[in-house]
Amino acid sequence: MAEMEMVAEFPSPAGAARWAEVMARFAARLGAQGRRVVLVTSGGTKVPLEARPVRFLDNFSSGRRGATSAEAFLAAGYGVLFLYRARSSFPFAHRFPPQTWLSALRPSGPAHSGLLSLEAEENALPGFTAALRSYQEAAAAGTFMAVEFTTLADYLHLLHAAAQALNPLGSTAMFYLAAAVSDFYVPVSEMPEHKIQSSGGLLQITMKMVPKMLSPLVKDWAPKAFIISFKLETDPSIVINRARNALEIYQHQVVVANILESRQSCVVIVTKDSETKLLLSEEEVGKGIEIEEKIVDNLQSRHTAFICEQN
Ligand code: PAZ
Repeated sequence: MAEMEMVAEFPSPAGAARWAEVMARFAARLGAQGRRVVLVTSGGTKVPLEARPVRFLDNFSSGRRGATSAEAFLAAGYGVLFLYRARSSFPFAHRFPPQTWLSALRPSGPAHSGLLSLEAEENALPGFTAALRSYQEAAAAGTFMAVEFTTLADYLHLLHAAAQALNPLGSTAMFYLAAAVSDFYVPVSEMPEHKIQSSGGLLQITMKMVPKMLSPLVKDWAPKAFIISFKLETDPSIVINRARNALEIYQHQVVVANILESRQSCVVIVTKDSETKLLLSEEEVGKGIEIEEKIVDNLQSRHTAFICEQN
């Protein structure tokens, strides 16, 4: 079955058509300004096991890679369409979970004319003011847009809509597919309607393979774009071969290979004819540098070269 027909098999999320329009307008506006636009996908997908779902198959992804990369792309001048798993890391906010600001911020007096006054010790929330400023600058410039998904079905439909939105930008569009998307799902037609009963004994579930959306993305949805997929493994001895295999099959430009435990300090940028290891030293960690800054810096240069080649 063709991949697009497979997407149509998954239930479309509420508001999908409206999101498609909003994303198309976002991309067209930034494209008209001559800005490059990147779609950053982030976080894991949730796969329901029942039609009225109580239980789900989920994965480890925190969304930190996507959120931190979105910040770096904004700093590099890209427009960022951030397609992220609801309640996973969010750009500029993820370093400040509620337990940090709940104890650091306190009301600093009665509200005047509807304005709330809060104060904090300067060193209680390091980086907070800079993060607020950066977010608000991006919001004011209209260079950042966030779209949420939860389930695998939401993700597949929104990815397709985002690809249609970015396709008119040609080679100036980048796809940075850092989300950890489930490889398996239970088709709606094969799900039990009600909660699976534990009184039924051992649970055996047969799941189908999720169609690989990289294939229609590269071939049909955005064939001129600069496309980066990610490959995560737990076995270091296979990760580069798996990345090479993906490049061979899908014929896109880059795979970022990483290992579960070391993903925040080491990645390998794999292309058809190169392998570049990016490492974060202890000293850089101490300075607050994050691996995503290096990844984005590297990919931005490759994107520039790609645009020049296409023209
Ligand atoms: O979301 P996170 O920061 O916890 O982890 C990032 C990551 C490992 C999900 C990402 O770098 C990645 O490899 N994504 C693709 C995973 C895969 O499907 O192979």
